[in-house]
Amino acid sequence: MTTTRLAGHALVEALMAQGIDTVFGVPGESYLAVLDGFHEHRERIRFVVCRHEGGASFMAEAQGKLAGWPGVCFVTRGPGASNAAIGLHTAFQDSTPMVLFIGQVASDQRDREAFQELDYRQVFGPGTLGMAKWVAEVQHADRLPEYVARAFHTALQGRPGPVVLVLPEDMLTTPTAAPVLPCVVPVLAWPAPGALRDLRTMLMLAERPLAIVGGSGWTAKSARDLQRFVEAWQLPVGCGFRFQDTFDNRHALYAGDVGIGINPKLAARVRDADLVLAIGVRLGEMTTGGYSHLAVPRPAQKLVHLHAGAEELGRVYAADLLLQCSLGVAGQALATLEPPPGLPRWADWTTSAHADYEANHVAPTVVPLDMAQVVKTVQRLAPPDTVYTNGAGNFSGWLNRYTRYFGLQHHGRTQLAPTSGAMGYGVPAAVAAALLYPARTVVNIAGDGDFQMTGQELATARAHGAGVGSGKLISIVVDNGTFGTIRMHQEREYPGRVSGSDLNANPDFAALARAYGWHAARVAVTRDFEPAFAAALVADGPTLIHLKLDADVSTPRTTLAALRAAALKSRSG
Ligand SMILES: Cc1ncc(C[n+]2csc(CCOP(=O)(O)OP(=O)(O)O)c2C)c(N)n1
Repeated sequence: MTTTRLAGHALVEALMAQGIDTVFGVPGESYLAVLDGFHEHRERIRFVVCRHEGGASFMAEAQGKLAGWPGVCFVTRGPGASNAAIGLHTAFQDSTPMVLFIGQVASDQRDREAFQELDYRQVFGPGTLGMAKWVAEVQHADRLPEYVARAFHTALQGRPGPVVLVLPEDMLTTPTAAPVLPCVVPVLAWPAPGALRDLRTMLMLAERPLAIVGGSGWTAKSARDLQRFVEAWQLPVGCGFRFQDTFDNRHALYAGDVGIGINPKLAARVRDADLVLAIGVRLGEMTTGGYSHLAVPRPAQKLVHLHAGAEELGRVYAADLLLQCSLGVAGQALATLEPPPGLPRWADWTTSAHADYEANHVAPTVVPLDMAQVVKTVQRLAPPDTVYTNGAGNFSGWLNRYTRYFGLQHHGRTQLAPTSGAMGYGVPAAVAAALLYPARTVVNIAGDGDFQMTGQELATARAHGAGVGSGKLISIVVDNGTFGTIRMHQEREYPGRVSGSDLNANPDFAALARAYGWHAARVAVTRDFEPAFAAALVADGPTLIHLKLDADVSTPRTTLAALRAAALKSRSG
């Protein structure tokens, strides 16, 4: 027998039944009964109060990415929900399981455009090109447990993603005796045996196969099994855009990341392959080089696409073989394919793919501040299970190129980065990771533009004790005084005509961090970075390192001056 309590309390109990012990949010008067439920159960579940709903929704998204289990966010009506949209969109594009709860006006006031009212089904979808897999407004307190269980199933099954549950205020204050439902067990899809046999036949006929792996829903076991599969077949492996931690970057089969700033040799290899196995990744714009490495709709290469979501299969490409399979069992399914005896005929192709990756890891020296050395120093000094986070901007190019992510079978996910390209993701993601794994070190690399979108979450970190235990929390801000990515595009398309891309009144980031109670250091030359980072690794609290970088240093491959000169030359020629 469940005793009668407010539906707001029942909701908190339902979340605890789903294994949730941390939620992120910004309060609102629309869901006071839920906040009271968090107070009631404060020994078992914590409400991490954030400074902005964008930060809160990014934190919940990061929680979903790290745990492979829905991250949970609470926000208030119209203004709160609007601010939270960025985390929802990121969860959708990144296929991250997440549940966003939004307070709503009381049911007897609906459709009057009451204070802060929004119609969330209209705003957030659902739709396959949208913001959420499912949006529902709970009208009956007794059905709350049913909605919560469905939200968790929906977020986790098929292609994982975000779900929105809308909570009218009066519904939350209604008493209910409805018992909560047990923790969901998501259903895993397996490929048909015939499809696996066809895949084996295609591999047996291939001359230059290449696997591109990534996507959401891998488990440690499945990633280990994936490694067994590619080892048995000696397949070169690329990781999809911002899924670089799916396969061990130190492995002799690793060929590099197939995303923005791809090694040109790897791009050529994707084009030269005669069989591409896309395992778990969406065949989106970033992983296909703007739909160019693989021609649309019928690629020159034979294409096999394995994905958890039926709607992703055949979405863009007319592939030769489609397999619907949850990534939690994909490794196991693939590892059943019996390899041919002896080394396959593509052994040289595989060896040279890894050699290309290694050559791309060698960095030219840059003065006075060498970002490649910064990133390499971070990885040399930081513990092996360190979680790396970033938002969007050219600064992330150095992190992507020079960090060797370990396969997620070792320490779970270690790359928290938005495939949606959302600026502002890195700081909140780092705070969330530090709160969820207090014994692990978390390193965020942010651009100056990127940092200033969510930098106020430094306060959230302090308020909730992030980075004060054995695990350190370190944010490295790459301050080049410009929205450098946009400046890069401008120099290519409209050389010398800088417009709307300056960031010329930046704060002193180190002073700002100190004001938030963080340690801070400022670095302008390469040799000062290592001592600053080493100090951060033993500091008794979080540290921000402010890097001053010349704006001309555009990417790991080029400078603004070179881009401008090339663009002007091509115009005059
Ligand atoms: C929320 C959001 N707004 C705008 C953009 C477009 N955008 C992509 S990168 C970028 C500039 C990033 O600047 P910064 O963080 O300083 O990094 P940099 O490129 O200079 O290394 C902008 C404005 C975006 N991706 N996300």
